[in-house]
Amino acid sequence: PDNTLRVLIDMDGVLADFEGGFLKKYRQRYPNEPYISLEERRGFWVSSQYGELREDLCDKAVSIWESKNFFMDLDPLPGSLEAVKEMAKMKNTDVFICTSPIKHYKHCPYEKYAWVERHLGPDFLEKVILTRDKTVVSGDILIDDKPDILGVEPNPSWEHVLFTACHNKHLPASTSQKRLLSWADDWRGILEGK
Ligand code: UMP
Repeated sequence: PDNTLRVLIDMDGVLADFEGGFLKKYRQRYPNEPYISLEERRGFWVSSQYGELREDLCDKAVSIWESKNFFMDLDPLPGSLEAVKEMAKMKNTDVFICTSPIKHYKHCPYEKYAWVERHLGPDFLEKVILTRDKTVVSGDILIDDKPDILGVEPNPSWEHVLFTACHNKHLPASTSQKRLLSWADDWRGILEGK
């Protein structure tokens, strides 16, 4: 029997600070437009909340992550690089980085690989999975800040562990869904429980 645990780790909002990077560049580019502080963020889609604030702000928000160097310049979230490197060294544990690129493909896919190489090293390039549908990827655990991860496979093999982010921290505690509050939380315990 194969006792190797396969852990899929999301990138934006779990390894890389998408929300912080977005707000910083949005405010630089549109200093006179209203913005949503991280405390006020609700819902996974930044573009939707900006569109609700004012219709034209949806496209302005999108323009930020479609720009060159947006994904490359994202800061690692606290403790994320250390945790992933340690996890990858653990016995009977395979780690993959599972991330959805935006459809504006000019910069994002390239920069996601470059970010992984820069922050985790070239060996980690073997571990990158770019997909817009994570349900077709098999694994034991998926650590992801998106509350609803849907796709063509109705019964994904992985258990979704919700990684806490500014946009999901107010959601009611679910009885079925485990949470990882940050990388300072007990991720080892979650892996051991599998
Ligand atoms: N994204 C959008 N619109 C938003 C917020 C995020 O397109 O309002 C993009 C950024 C990431 C992707 O490329 O969605 C999220 O990927 P995952 O974290 O689900 O892998």
